Amino acid sequence: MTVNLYFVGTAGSGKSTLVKEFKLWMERQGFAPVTVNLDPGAENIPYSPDIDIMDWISLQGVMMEHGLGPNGAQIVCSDMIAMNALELREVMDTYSCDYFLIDTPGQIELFNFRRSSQEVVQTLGKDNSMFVFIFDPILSKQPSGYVSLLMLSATIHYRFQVPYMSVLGKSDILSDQDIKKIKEWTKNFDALETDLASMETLEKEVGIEQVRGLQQISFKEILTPVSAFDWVGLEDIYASVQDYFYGGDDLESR
Ligand SMILES: Nc1nc2c(ncn2[C@@H]2O[C@H](COP(=O)(O)OP(=O)(O)OP(=O)(O)O)[C@@H](O)[C@H]2O)c(=O)[nH]1
Ligand SMILES: [Mg+2]
Repeated sequence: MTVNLYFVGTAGSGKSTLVKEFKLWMERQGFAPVTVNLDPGAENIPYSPDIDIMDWISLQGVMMEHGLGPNGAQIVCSDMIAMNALELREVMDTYSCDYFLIDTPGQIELFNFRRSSQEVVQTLGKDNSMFVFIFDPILSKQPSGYVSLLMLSATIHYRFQVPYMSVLGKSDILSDQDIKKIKEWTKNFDALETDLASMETLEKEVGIEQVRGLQQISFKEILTPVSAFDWVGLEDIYASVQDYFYGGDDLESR
């Protein structure tokens, strides 16, 4: 079985860099993952994808052909990815590997809310898929930002219904104290509610109600700090995937 590991997160949260570094990390362990870029608007990908949706679709091309601005073209592109998913799958099937590392578009609202992305995940193989949702470190530092990401994470989790893990991205730019505070929020909704209550804006009322809603559906996150730059938490990502699909067994190196 080949695992389709999707890296998902808000714009600039570090998806592409994590794909790049996780691939290098896996190669260092003796594995041979294959990278897939699903972002048709990616201009400066920090690695050279093995399979690239831009070979089929490009944001620039769609903008020119249909006379659209970047946002309208992104919507067209996300539907075009679904239309090309079978062909993409056929190309993926020509590789013999244990992991596909799949880099998703920055416009998470498109990836999250449009039906086409569910179709893509389905066509590429839902049973062997897992999501890594990256919490943006700067947003996560503020209680209201953290709750917004929690809501987004819950939506993605329930919408796609595939195995799922959350990571706190770019942890190298957070202080130990920040990481401790965020980890406490993940374990203890009361602590999060207290910190929200100390805010002086209207956001606090919304945030508190959102936290209570998440509590009601028993939504729980385990947030693993990662840093693509420092190779922190990469082993935890690998361990979670192995745990889910292989009961914790290691892969054979290729
Ligand atoms: N400090 C730090 N910076 C990082 C890390 N990972 C990524 N970055 C930086 O964050 C910025 C965005 O990284 P990307 O990997 O392009 O993020 P992305 O989520 O793929 O961005 P979009 O595809 O545009 O949504 C870049 O300047 C990266 O160098 C990390 O682990 N630590
Ligand atoms: Mg990217």
